[in-house]
Amino acid sequence: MPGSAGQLTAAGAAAPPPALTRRAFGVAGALLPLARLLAPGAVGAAPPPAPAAVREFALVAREVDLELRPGTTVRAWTYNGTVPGPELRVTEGDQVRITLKNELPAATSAHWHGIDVPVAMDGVPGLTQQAVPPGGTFVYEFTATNVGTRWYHSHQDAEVQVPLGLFGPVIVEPKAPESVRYDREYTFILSEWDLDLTPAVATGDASLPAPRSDVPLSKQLDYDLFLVNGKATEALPPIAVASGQRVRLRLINAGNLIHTVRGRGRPIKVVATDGNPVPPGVALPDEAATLGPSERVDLELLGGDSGGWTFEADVEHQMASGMTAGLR
Ligand SMILES: [Cu+2]
Repeated sequence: MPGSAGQLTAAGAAAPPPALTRRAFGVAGALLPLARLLAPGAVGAAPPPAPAAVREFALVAREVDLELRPGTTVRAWTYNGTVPGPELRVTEGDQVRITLKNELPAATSAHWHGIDVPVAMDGVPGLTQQAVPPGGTFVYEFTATNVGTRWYHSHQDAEVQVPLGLFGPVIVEPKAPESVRYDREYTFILSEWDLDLTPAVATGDASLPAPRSDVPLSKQLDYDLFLVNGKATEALPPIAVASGQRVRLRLINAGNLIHTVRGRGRPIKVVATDGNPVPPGVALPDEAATLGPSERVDLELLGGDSGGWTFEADVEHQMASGMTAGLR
């Protein structure tokens, strides 16, 4: 059946309409009450567990013009036309079904970083699936586990496809209410941009100029801009936190440099690392939190007790100078 989970759909083949897939999931749930009614001896038996909610998402990998800051527009590879791609917010236990359509001129994939998915759904071309060719689709299906701040990104030529913009957040919310309630919540993905890295480089039709940096895992990219949610730092809209408000910041490092968030002399409180909660007695306030490549940090902020925060690249490299963003 074309478009079923794990099946690669060739270029030109139509993906199943969302209504069809929803109905396919609904059938099993609809049959359950009937089965109970007909089953001998079923009277008085415990009701079956409610079927898991099905959450469907469509991701289209495509090339767009992206304005990093006024006057600087680049060609980016994106999920759904934005960098980062859309935030996929699900609840623990949900059945998640994500259809990836590839409108890029190169093969691609999507990998779910920090979520324990079945091997065939892990999105690693050459290992767990064939890369999705231009014009093709692939349906990823898994149960939402690993509560916390997760993310997704291309795992095909990741050293160029991720820096070109193929990444986004996945937030898995817990089924049970959390002990701490937040008034507001923000997700920030940190990354870098190399103006010499173009889609033509990613397709092999152009080369990067020499000399290049020695940053590992990055195809020796020389970064020009530090991005927060796809915007150069000076273009980042500040958030304002009212006095007494409790705010959660979910930070994800999708770049290749080490980034640090500082409390401008005020303490900040790390409440989760890589999506996993830090035990209360251990979540001591500190003046800085550091994120290596792919790492995540959740911070708790209390409005009114801080003069603001800064994000900055924390590497001893000339290209990191000026990579700072303010938040207040
Ligand atoms: Cu990853």
